[in-house]
Amino acid sequence: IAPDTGRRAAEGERRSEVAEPTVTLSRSGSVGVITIDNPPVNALSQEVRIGLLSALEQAELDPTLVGGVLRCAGRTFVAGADITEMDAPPSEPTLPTVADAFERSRLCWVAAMHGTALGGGLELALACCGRVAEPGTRVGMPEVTLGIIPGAGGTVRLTSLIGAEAAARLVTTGKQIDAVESRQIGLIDVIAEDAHAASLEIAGSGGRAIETSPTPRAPKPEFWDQESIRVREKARGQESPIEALAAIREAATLPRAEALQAERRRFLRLRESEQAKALRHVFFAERKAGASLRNVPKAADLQRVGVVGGGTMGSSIATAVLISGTAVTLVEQDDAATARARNLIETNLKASAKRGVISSVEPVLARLSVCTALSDLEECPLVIEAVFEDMAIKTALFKALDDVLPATAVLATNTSYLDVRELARSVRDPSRVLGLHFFAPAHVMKLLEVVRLPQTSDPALAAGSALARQLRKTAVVTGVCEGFIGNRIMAAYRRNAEEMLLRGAQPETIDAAMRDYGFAAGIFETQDLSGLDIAWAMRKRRRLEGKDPAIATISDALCEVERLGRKTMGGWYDYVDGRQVSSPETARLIAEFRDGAGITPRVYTAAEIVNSILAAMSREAEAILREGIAEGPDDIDVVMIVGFGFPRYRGGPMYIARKAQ
Ligand code: T1G
Repeated sequence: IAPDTGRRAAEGERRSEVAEPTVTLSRSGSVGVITIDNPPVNALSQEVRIGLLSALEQAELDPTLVGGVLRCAGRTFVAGADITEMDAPPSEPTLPTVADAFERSRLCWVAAMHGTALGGGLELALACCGRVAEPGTRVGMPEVTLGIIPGAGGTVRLTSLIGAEAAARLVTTGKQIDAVESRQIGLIDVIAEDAHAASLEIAGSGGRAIETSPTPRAPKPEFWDQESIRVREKARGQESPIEALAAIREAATLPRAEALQAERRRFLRLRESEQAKALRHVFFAERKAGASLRNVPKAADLQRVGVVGGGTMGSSIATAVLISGTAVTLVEQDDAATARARNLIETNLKASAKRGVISSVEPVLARLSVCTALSDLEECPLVIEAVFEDMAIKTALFKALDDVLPATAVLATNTSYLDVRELARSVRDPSRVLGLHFFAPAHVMKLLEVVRLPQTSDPALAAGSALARQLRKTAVVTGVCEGFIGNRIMAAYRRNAEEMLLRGAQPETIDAAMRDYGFAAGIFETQDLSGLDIAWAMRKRRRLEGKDPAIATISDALCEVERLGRKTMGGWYDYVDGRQVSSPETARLIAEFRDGAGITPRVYTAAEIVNSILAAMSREAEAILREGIAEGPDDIDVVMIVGFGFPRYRGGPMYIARKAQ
């Protein structure tokens, strides 16, 4: 056994072409050290599992060893099973075999954790007799996000270590917790700046240095029913969180061996489920999204970003940038408007602090400068305009920015619907223009559509890419068209839904069908929430421009009688004491339209509604692909899931359409 050097590969290091073993055994005095080195995230591939068993066997045969440390090279402890292997049947040795071997070992193994210890990685650590973590470590059981549950004894070992209540929280939500919270709930034993060194010490003592934690108390009998209601409500049709709770209940109540077997059965069944396959698709689609953003030469980090316009959207964009640690110069028309913008940003930051996104408001707000002159933006390599959605106003602004900013500055527009090409024509060098389409609220929503014009230069695209990276947004590249990817597909959804109203469906049946399918909300209730007047104004504009046929819709009729949504106590629905109820007036308006069109109403089943809307979405998505607006079908799925509440466990509209072919 070679001496342990404690070497940790550099951040992001990839394996070299020459095959090096992914698992090695070394020694440090009387302690065996198993190191996993399988970049980028030390996933437990078959090769790693074979390596672990063989290293363990070798260590056990060495009579001079009294303990062992399990550690990882690179940027993180094991981030879980290798997801790329999950479309094939499980291969030997399975992870439960490896975890059992660590647990049964004559040596006391201590897991030395850094980075993230997730899923199978945490399960391995749980099979060790002690766990040490560096301060920034995060741990969790994210299996439910992949449509599965822990399958290597995780539910059983976790429940006996931290109790059923804490275990249920972790396993049913997939939430990650930090080292401090892990220590508080007894999931780890020690926090140490150098987990490797601390683990060596503990293992060298044969584990005697670890305090035995008290047996966690059993939950009250009513816990299971209450938790079951909570989990079902949140799951919205996804099965793995419900299965996860069932596994924890078995772990808390069945004999250990039976609970382990039951967990494995549930895991194996879920692994093959349609939901798990769809979620694996989304996992990789999200990581591959926005391909051309990664193909352009990487831009330096942006130190300061300019935002013009401090209304709801501009302030929200500024908030997102500030939270990312980057400075913002925000320009508004006058002092009153800058004061309003600063207030809006402060309110956003306070809400973010409440949600635990930032720890305090002041240092973040200190990165904000507000001013009234565009020339104050000269230090900003990227300026985002978020002024009123009007072509004349935006064009005038771009012309002015073109005059005062250095030629290298990138100009981005946050327009949702205006033609970015026309805007680009207003500057001398259109290659410096791109669109950055944020979703409201920009400091909460993870999606960013990066709008690439035919002329957009690589450096301009790279600036968009740098911003997305710094803001930790899921960014997708889109070409120019009305509504870009997401809003264009949602418009097709809306048209289809209104068409069904004409043919006999009601807003509440359509909304209920889509909610039951897994959407967070139906399209009509969503419109009521945001107000029907903005879309109405846009339709009127498009009709004037001859872009839409001049045919009045049911939506128009609602707006004409001042039914603009929740804000007028009525839209598609009525609102009684804040409660959403069916509206006889809307039903009457729909019936009028239907009669006018000479349509005999028919009954729609929930399945017909869902299928009709999915078909409309995928038809639009295929057109978007044909026109070269999206870079690939997976990007479309990512847009709809991350930005528009399409149920993740369904895989997205393109995934569904392609599967059916
Ligand atoms: N398997 C295979 N590849 C993985 C992977 C995994 N588990 N995790 C990440 N990758 C790839 C990813 O595709 C990307 O590849 C690169 O690593 C960097 O990832 C039995 C069955 C660890 C927090 O769900 O949450 O254990 O694009 O861009 O932002 O009970 O990756 O570079 O080619 O996300 O720094 C449970 C999933 C598995 C963890 C790092 N584990 N990973 O985030 O980098 S199920 C997970 C993550 C399980 C057992 C069950 C994150 C991260 P490429 P990245 P990051």
